[in-house]
Amino acid sequence: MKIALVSPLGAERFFEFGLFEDIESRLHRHLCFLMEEMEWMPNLGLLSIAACLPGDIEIEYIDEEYLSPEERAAFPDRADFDLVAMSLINAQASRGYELADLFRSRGIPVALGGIHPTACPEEALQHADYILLGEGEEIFPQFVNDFISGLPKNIYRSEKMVDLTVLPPPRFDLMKPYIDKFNRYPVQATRGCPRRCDFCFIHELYGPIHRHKTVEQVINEIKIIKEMVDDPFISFADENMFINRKFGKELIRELIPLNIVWEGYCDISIARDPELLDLLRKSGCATMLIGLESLDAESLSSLNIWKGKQVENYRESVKTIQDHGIGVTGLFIVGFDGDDHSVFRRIKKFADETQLFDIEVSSLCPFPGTKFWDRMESEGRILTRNWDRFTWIHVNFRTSKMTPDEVLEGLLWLFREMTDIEVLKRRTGHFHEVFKRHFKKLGIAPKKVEHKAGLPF
Ligand code: B12
Ligand code: SF4
Repeated sequence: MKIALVSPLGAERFFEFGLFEDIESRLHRHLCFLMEEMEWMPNLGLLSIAACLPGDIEIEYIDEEYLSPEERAAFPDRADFDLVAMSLINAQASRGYELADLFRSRGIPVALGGIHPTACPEEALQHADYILLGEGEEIFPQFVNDFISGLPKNIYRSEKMVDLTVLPPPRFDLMKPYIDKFNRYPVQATRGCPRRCDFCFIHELYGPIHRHKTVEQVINEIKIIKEMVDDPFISFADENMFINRKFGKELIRELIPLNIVWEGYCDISIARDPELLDLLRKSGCATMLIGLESLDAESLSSLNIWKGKQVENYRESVKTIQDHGIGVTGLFIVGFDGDDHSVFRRIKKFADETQLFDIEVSSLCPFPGTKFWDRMESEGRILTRNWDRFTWIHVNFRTSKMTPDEVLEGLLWLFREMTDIEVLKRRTGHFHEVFKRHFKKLGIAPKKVEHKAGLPF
């Protein structure tokens, strides 16, 4: 029995908008850094579900994003799999369906799982023999068992939250064929977020209750990665890492002796916990990615009441966190009903004045399955169901005070501003500091990333 676990090419990266061509000449010196900053990593969902299958099942992990154009063209013709199982977020759905149709036309059964099929099961079932909804660790082995015994169902749904403390480590060994192509290695310590933001599907998938693995499990996972990669940059995939402060502190205390550099996602409340901030610095945290979302309290409250109350302290909070040596990557969203043309300059001003380590600005996206999608749908404001457009930069619903093109122009302007040479120097400087502190090296040695088909340099 051989299963192909496939992560299809997503409709992302900025090539469509020529952003890299545009900044290349200005930023030649810093381009390596910029490439290093882009995140190349394996699909942790697939590595995690693979670990739950019995050892006698042969598994091949195929990550389409890292295949050469020739390999990409050839692999749908392969006939050496008994089953193809794919993981799809919205932005991977179109390509995923195309691949599923190709495999099925040649008689190879296809199972689809992940965020997109979970949010759009009827649609996914039109392209698959089986769909697996929700967390995969329990339903995937059940399904494979049924498949082998010849009695598989069409739909499997994860009915209860998976107990993370009993999970085996993800099958990191499966990433070996691609290992040199990644610059980050994902680890997940916790799942679930109680904040319930309107636009977020993650709390629909994992639920509002924060669950966690044991500290030993997480440390073991990092050690496995360290055996495979020198000085790995660990990227925690947790949606909101420090909801449970006690566990969070226990975990990062144990990261200190590992001498790693890492990043993770959390909310702004960490600014009020100096002990946590000290531990973060000591443990090698380079940056925390924090959902600031908007500078406008009303927009924030429309998403989530808790977030609405935080905005008045944003400046002070960013300063406190960065004074502890942790770069804040502020995650912003534009396109709220209250946003007009001034929103882009206000974000830029905030980033400059707070010396924000980095920002990532996305267009507000109505991800299917979220409350925000339902609201936009009921108001007749959804503009497209072309899943290729469900990325950070496309505008998929009728915005209120700006046209979708104006939102796009503003986003592109901000991206260019934030890749200004002085801004990049500041960011590079911070990374050098972190790396020096933890590895006593004189700065980072970015891997040259040459594997990306279609890169303009
Ligand atoms: C790491 C990450 C990335 C990485 C790597 C992605 C990768 N190759 O896996 C990078 C930085 C490249 C990335 C890029 C993007 N990302 Co991203 N990313 C994440 C992040 C932070 C963690 C994902 C993760 O590893 N989770 C941990 C694993 C264990 O969970 P999981 O994948 O959900 O898998 C579980 C279940 O879903 C299920 N499952 C998954 N697949 C399958 C398959 C089968 C067969 C079965 C049975 C079960 C199953 O079982 C797993 C275990 O329970 C999430 C947010 C989050 N906290 O989850 C956003 C997230 C997935 N990304 C998101 C987005 C929007 C993007 C981009 C489109 C952004 C952009 N640039 O425009 C791109 C698109 C990338 C692409 N491939 O097309 C959204 C997706 C929203 C949606 N509804 O689709 C998320 C949820 C963040 C958000 N804003 O809400 N991303
Ligand atoms: S705080 Fe982040 S992970 Fe939690 S619900 Fe809001 S957007 Fe989702």
